[in-house]
Amino acid sequence: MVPSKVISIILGGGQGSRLYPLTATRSKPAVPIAGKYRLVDIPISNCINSNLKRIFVLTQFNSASLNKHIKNTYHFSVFSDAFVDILAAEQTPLNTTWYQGTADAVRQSLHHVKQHDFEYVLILSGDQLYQMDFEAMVDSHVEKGADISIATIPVNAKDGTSFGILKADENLSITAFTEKPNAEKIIGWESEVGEEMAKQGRHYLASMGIYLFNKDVLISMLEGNERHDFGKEIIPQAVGVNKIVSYQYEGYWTDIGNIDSFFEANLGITDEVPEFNLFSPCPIFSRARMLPPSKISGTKLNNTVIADGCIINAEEISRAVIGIRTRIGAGTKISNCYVMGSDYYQTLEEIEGLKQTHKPLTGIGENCTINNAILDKNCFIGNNVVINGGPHLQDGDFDTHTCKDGIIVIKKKAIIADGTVI
Ligand code: ADQ
Ligand code: ADP
Repeated sequence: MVPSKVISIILGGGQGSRLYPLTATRSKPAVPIAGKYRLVDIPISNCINSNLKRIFVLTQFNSASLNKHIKNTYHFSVFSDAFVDILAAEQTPLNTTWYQGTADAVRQSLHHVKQHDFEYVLILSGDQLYQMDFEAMVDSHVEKGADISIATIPVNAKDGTSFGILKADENLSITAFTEKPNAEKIIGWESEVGEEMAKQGRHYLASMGIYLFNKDVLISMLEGNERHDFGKEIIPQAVGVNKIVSYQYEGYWTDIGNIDSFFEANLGITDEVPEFNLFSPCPIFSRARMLPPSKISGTKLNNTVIADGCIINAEEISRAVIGIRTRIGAGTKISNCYVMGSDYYQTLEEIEGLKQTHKPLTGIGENCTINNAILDKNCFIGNNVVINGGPHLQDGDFDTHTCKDGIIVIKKKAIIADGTVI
């Protein structure tokens, strides 16, 4: 019955600046992914599939969409103690600041958490794509008598510079930790990772930013001090003092903290055999929207994932994720795109009125060519529009869109007039 003694805390994001403009008006956990989910559905689903059903989501700002999504999605029986609660950074008489970092976010939330009965706290990142059984991690933690367990994944030296890197002994006890070492500093930080991982050149054990703490250990490390960050302060200072154990994971896991990795993580689900398997027996939960099935006419489709409620008359769509309620006009070609979709349908009268005044409808108009782009929700793309992302473009932030690493992001509710070329 160990899962019933665990409280999960999902770190829902700082300012989310690396995901701008997707986080311009919503908090990071509310960013839509894979056509019909929100980022926060991933860690929440992993918890629920692991029988951990008492979950807090910590976020810097509490967007209406996050509240609505959580409220409309996660319903539990009144007879169970399960919950998913959002804790947004709040000003109290003792606290006048926003969360100063990951540990500070947990510290400021402790007074809510402590009202529950628990022995362990599982701390999760809100911006990672993976499917993991946390129950097995909890079992390993208890069996090894650990104070703290850190989920780890073997990585190569190049990737290693983006993560906390640790060294574990033959009992999997962590003996050293360094946060994001540079290419020079990582030399000598190889660990025993097993034959298969070593064969792939993945000699370094990276922290996945997933921590399991014994209640008393966590409280004593956070209360009454100024340490703001797990990766930079709490974990390095616990090495050699507390019993910290590595829980090695070797499945698919990716950090989706910036536009480039967010884009690739989404398009990855269109692969022949995607590394992140939406068709797994462990479901990703999301809001049940009761949308009609999608209607598609005259479109050549390749490696495309289409969510519910779309009306598609495009000529060709390849390697694309098309989100809920997307409308795409005839003659349009789309490749390498994540189209998030719409929150609502326009009525036939509205559509007629817009057509008469030559204003774009929601979704994508006729005879457009769109490549290497993310279209945020509720966009109005006119007819004959060309949006062509790629390495030829310089980074920049414009009225209707941004460009980052060759990926064009059309901002939420942007209106792109007929014939525009980006
Ligand atoms: P990073 O991901 O760089 O490294 P961080 O920026 O602290 O660490 O973010 C961790 C998680 O906390 C993210 O989900 C982020 O959105 C969220 N977060 C950040 N600041 C927050 C705040 N003020 N309030 C609420 N949530 C916040 C960490 C570890 C590394 C490890 C990587 C694995 O420090 O050691 O290797 O995660 O991805
Ligand atoms: P986001 O998904 O971008 O974070 P929200 O979920 O906060 O945004 O906002 C979307 C909500 O706004 C939807 O539930 C939708 O009902 C509503 N909405 C937005 N624009 C309109 C509109 N023009 N007509 C009707 N509903 C709208």
